[in-house]
Amino acid sequence: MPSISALQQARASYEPKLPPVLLQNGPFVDANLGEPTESVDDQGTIKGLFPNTYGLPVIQFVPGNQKELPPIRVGVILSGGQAPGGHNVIAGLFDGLKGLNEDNELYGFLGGPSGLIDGEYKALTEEIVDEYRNTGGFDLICSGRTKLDTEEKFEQVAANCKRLGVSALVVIGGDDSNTNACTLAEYMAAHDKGIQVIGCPKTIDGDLRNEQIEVSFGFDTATKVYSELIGNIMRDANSARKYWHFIKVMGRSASHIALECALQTHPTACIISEEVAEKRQTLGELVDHLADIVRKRAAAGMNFGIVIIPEGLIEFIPEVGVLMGEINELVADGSDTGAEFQALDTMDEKIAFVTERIDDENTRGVFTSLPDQIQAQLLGDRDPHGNVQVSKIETEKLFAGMVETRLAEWRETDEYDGAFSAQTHFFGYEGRCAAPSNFDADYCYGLGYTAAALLGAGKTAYMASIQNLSGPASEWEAGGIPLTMMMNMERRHGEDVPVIRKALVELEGKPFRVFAESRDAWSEGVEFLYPGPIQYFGPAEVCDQATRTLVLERT
Ligand code: FBP
Repeated sequence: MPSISALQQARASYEPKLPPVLLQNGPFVDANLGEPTESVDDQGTIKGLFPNTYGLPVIQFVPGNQKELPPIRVGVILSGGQAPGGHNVIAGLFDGLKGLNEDNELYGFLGGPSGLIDGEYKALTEEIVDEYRNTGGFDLICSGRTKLDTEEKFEQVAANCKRLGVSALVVIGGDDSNTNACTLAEYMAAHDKGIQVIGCPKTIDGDLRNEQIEVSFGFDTATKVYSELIGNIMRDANSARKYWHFIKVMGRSASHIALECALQTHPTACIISEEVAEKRQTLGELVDHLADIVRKRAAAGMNFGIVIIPEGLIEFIPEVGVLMGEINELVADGSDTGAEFQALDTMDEKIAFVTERIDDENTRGVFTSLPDQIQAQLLGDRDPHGNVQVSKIETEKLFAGMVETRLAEWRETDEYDGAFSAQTHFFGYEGRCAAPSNFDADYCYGLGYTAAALLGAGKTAYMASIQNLSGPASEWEAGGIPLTMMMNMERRHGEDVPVIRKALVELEGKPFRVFAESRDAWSEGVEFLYPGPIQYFGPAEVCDQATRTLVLERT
């Protein structure tokens, strides 16, 4: 009996499609160099902070000649939240390295950056890598959220690399992890450690993107999984015609996932956090807006609908954002009040403690107006950056409850006469480790292979890049983007720090505009679209489809 599913077994032999330059030449490519680059903002400061890696040119691969290269040992880490396709980045990297020299070796550092700091690794052999080709998850070497952000940690990494004979590192991560990769690359260069550092763009959130990086991997598969589930719920809603479904979808900060799911499924309503912030919409206004849609549909005999809510919304509602900032300060480790807060035994005591200490009356009013459960979630565990873990705040329940209350008020004044019954859902973890779609399987394998080619070309401080992704893989172009090119200065926890700029939904961008033009019609009728499950075998127009966001942005 095989210990893997029938699909996994069939999928293991899928051969990811590579960009033509890599397909034809293997990892032996020449680097066509562009002009020296500048960082996206704060050029003087970034140049000063990254004197050894600033200004590198963009690289586009062109066919090169096979060369004899000495064998190298490379380390790889998976950093941050899981995203479909991570194993294929490792498989592509492994194959690319073996293409450069059969004796090259790949070590997977375990549990994310902490594995690199502690020197815990697994030597990856052909047999091990083969087991994980085209599979979801990060379980081959696991991931973690430890930050690589201090000289001590960099020194430990350098010492471990020296001890293990590792001369190059590949960091597979999101904006924060690649920011760390950039700083690590600079450190290694500044201290002549002889260690190359290459990044790969990962995150389902889709917010590690810019002019050069068209999308991070994982976004495609995750949004397809969520859209399938949303479509299934829509069909149920349209069959039973008695429920309103409030569905929160992941995305720590940006609303790319919510927007993409909306474009794929045509919900009755979808909130986009960036629009809420731009229009400075209050919680009350958002509730009124949703309740009004419910009321109008009820008047038309439709007591059902689908509302998509982005995970990060809560922080973008101006008055709640201010409240969360204040709470972060009050409960922060190391702050005067933090220790006192943490010593309290019960949640009631914690809520009372915070309520008493919020100075501003309006902000205190916002806190006290929230249901107890949401207050408690706002005071829950912080992430390593000291922020609320928004995936744990049940915004979908908050909105379902507040809309219900508003409708009850309108019923009292004869302004509403429908039936309202809400179901709530949160789609996040369901999509992060799904078997990668063809797009992600191909893109990830190509990114790993590109990282190997960049290492073979002796490069450091680059992010592996594949462009032209809205077209078929036969038109994809591979190369490298200097990490410093994506940096700017941002204020984080009271300090100005260099970071890779996070891409939020652009309200002027085509994906949002298409959504905004369609949403009224979606809210009034039944325009649901049912995307169905990801297809791994079959016609290219079904199996190889890129996301609506990518197609709208790039065509
Ligand atoms: P990354 O940015 O590290 O890829 O993680 C994204 C994400 O899936 C967010 O959408 C979500 O808010 C968060 O991770 C959840 O974190 P955790 O995995 O720690 O629960």
